[in-house]
Amino acid sequence: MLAVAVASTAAFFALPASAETAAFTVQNSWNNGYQAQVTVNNESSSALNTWKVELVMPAGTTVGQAWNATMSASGSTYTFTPAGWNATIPGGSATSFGFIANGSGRPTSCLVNGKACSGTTTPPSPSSPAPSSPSPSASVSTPPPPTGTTPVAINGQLRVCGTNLCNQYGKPIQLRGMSTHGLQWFPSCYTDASVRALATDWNADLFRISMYVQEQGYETNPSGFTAQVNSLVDKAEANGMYALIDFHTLTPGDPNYNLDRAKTFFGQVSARNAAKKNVIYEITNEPNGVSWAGIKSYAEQVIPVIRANDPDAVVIVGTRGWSSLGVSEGSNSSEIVSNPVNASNIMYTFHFYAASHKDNYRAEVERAAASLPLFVTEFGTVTYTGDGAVDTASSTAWLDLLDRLKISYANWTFSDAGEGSAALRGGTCNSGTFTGTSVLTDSGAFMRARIRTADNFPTS
Ligand code: IDC
Repeated sequence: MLAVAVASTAAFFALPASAETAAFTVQNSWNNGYQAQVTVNNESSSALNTWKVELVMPAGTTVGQAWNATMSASGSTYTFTPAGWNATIPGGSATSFGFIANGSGRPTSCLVNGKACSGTTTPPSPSSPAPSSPSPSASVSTPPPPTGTTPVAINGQLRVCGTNLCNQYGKPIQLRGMSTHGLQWFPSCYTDASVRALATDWNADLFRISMYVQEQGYETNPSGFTAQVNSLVDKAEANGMYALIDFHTLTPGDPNYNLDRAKTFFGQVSARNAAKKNVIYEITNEPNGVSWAGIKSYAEQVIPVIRANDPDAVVIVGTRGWSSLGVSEGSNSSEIVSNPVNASNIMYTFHFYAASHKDNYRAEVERAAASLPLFVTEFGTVTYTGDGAVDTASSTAWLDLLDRLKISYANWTFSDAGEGSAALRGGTCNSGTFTGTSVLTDSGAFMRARIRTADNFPTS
């Protein structure tokens, strides 16, 4: 067996000499635990049809959860096989999976397809024969066809693939939907009837739950707001929509001000909702007046809290300058590309208000989308104040761009607030009727028409 002494953050079972090698890295660590990533490399020029990685952990350390792989344990040996979509590795390519370790010990041995992860020719142990040739029965097992027609029934558990959001079939999709206003101000807007109307009358895929932290929000009643968020996650699930849990930081703009609250909140909602397929976590709304390094540090402390409970969920990280990819503070997406958050299965936030943010912002989104997975978790058809008239030309240009790039979006707001960005006319929420066009403002009519059009959710 190959004994491997692993240093603090990056240790490689390196030196490729055979077709497949595997590299182990620690992505995050905390008191008595860490998050690891293993990359399986196909060093040959022909496709590898399947892979198997076996890690032996030292006494005192166990593997809790894995993602992007199927895990089985036998004593201290943990065996990882493909998750279903990632069995085949094209020549010269790689795939990776992650896991959470409980305990601080690093693997003492690593085999890939029965051979040393370093690519040397250590003979396979009897219990782990190397496949002599790729076995067709072990190749991609496609999830069964969808049994329902809702967005969640069709797409299942989402994951980030390349720069896209992908469904359970590994196909890029776009989710289109609406954001709540502040839950503290508009509770009567978020009821069984309103969430059902969003799903069935608007045909929305996505429901963003905006839980302000300040401004009479979470900080004033953590358990009450946590319960309200969970109840809205359930309403979205009951209607087959994805729920985006938005930790709506705004003022102060440095998310680190709320770091302890974020850890508490996300620890609770991720534990409670771990088994659900419809939950996406947005860990900070609009950082402002804070460096990218500060945001990245926050993300790298909050993400492991979520991963420890709900390891396969997509997490979305806010960006500098009110989630403008830095543009509104004189920067741009390059600061993220050159210094990304050290975590997998994450996306980055972009926000715009169509009457305020135009061609230069659109150009930056198009540029950034080539290298970063982006999610428009909030945008308005009006000015950045949240008020004013719908800018139809700019809103159309934006949504056409997002459709073309398959960037998911949520519009601010599904509420009857007295401001131009609200989709519902004053008094709608108390009336209890949310369907049809008579309840809509100009912005609501524009957005409902865009969101109602047929989705494109490929299943093969
Ligand atoms: C606005 C609301 C407004 C509220 C204000 C302060 O529309 O009613 O008084 O927040 O809480 C954002 C923020 C979002 C803002 C929105 C419009 O994420 O909270 O909502 N906006 O100003 N970023 C850019 C614009």
